[in-house]
Amino acid sequence: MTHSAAQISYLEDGHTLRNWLLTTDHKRIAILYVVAITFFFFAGGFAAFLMRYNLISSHGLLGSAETYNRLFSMHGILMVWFFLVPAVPVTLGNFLTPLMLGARDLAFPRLNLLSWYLFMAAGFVALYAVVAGGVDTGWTFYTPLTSLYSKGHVVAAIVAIFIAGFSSIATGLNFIVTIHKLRAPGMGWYRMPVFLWSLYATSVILVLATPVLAMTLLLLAFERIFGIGVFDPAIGGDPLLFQHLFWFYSHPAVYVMILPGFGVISEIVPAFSRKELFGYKFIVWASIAIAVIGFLVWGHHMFVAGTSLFSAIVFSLLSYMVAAPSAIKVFNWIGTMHKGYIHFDSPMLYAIGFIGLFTTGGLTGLFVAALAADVHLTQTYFVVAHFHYVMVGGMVSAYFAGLHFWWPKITGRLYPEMWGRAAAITIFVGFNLTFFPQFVLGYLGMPKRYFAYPQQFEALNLLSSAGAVVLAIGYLLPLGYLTWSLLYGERASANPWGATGLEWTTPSPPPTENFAVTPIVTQAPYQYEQPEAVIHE
Ligand code: HEM
Ligand SMILES: [Cu+2]
Repeated sequence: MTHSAAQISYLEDGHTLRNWLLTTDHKRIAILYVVAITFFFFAGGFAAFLMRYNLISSHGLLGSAETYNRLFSMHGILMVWFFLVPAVPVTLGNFLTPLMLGARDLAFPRLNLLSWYLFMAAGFVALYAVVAGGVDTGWTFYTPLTSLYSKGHVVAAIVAIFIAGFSSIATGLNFIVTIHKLRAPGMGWYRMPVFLWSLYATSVILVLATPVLAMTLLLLAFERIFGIGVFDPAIGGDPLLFQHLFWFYSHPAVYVMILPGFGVISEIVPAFSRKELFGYKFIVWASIAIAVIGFLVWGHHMFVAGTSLFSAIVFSLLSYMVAAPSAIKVFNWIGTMHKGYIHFDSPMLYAIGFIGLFTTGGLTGLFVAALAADVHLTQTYFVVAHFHYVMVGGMVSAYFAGLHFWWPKITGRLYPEMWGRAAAITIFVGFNLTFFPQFVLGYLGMPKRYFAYPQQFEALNLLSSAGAVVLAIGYLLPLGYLTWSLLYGERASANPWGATGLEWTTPSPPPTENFAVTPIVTQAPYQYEQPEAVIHE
């Protein structure tokens, strides 16, 4: 590697479409992913917006249950598989993993590009399913509705998720091998940033759980196309088998959605509290514990599905155990902030929002994990509010936190800080207005997935829809000012936040090679009292 080559930023290194679409640079692939998932986020958000419009009136303003079913299915499928599952790993994870490790690229750069192409292929098939008329089964694809009776484009949706699964598996494998093999000299496991630990735990889940989903969807497609009895009791199948297999993937998958968020928050809280991360090893092992215990709790989605009382009690108990490591993390973030010198910049505002919203989501997870309470709450808006607090209040906030924190590194530009804070606050307020009423609605008995409802629920639904307008404005703001900053933003220095971590020791935006000289790590991460966390030799 010559010294002059190391000076060209990855953004300047070739401008043609071919340069971008055939790149194997992890940083460019991250940008390709950002473009793709931003599109799916707003496409899925558009469906949600129409749903909230429908629910303003108890009669259902769209006038058709069929349309409403297709909207919530589109919303769930796009948001879960095309935004939440990939969001942080493929964008920030792709961009930062080699930089945080002091490496040149991921272990398998071409596999990384292949997983982007698989993701795009999957996305196009999913969009085909939507445009061709949509799917009416919900993102959970319960049988026998999905395998036999649905009139939607189920097979196309299944094929889309099947292909996206291979993209997930390839990405997970790539991160696991990279973290094992490409750590810079001196970076022992306990010197790794927590972000990479959480990505590691996420990757293990991706690699172990996704094949189960792929196989389940394949069986579903066989039943639907060839009428082979697997899940439909009328032809010798077992519908509970589908629910077991689906949730055996999907509960661990909710941790795929939240663990990378934990990682982002663990980087930001010390940086903006100017303090070392409190309880590093506890946070690290909590991630691993979540990845392991997360595989043992899927039965809490089936408390009323006709499973035995004994198994339901066991799954209830295990679900309580999975909450403990998450609580440990919340405790440690607050411990980090305690007596810190806190800066309320945009990334920190999102991070603080995350801690409050995730905790609300996690605690209500315990409500629904309590067997007796869940009999009343299951299939109601209470569950909808629970998982939106963790997925949207939690994960989407974490994605925005990370995007703002590393934006100067990724683009070499600063975004307007006042706009950043205004958006963070708007999103927090809009989010709570939209989803808190849904806890109350669910508790009062309003079931989910209905396009019309009793009139007594109208006021709270109206409040929720009004909140959704605020939330939508909040999400559109960053689209505007971040794009603006690309053109007019002030140039960023290598380390505008004064943060520790190898990624901040290389220029913003980094050169194609990442580091002119391979860094040597001599300290544990987050040494905020001692800024010289790394030396170059
Ligand atoms: C803190 C520990 C958690 C516990 C104990 C927990 C518990 C539960 C339980 C018992 C259910 C089933 C409720 C029902 O259907 O009646 C549920 C549903 C769900 N939870 Fe959680 N949860 C936790 C964290 C999370 C996280 C972190 C996420 C996502 C990032 C999440 C996402 C979901 C989703 C997607 C559903 C299914 C919704 C549906 O049926 O459509 N949960 N949770
Ligand atoms: Cu679950």
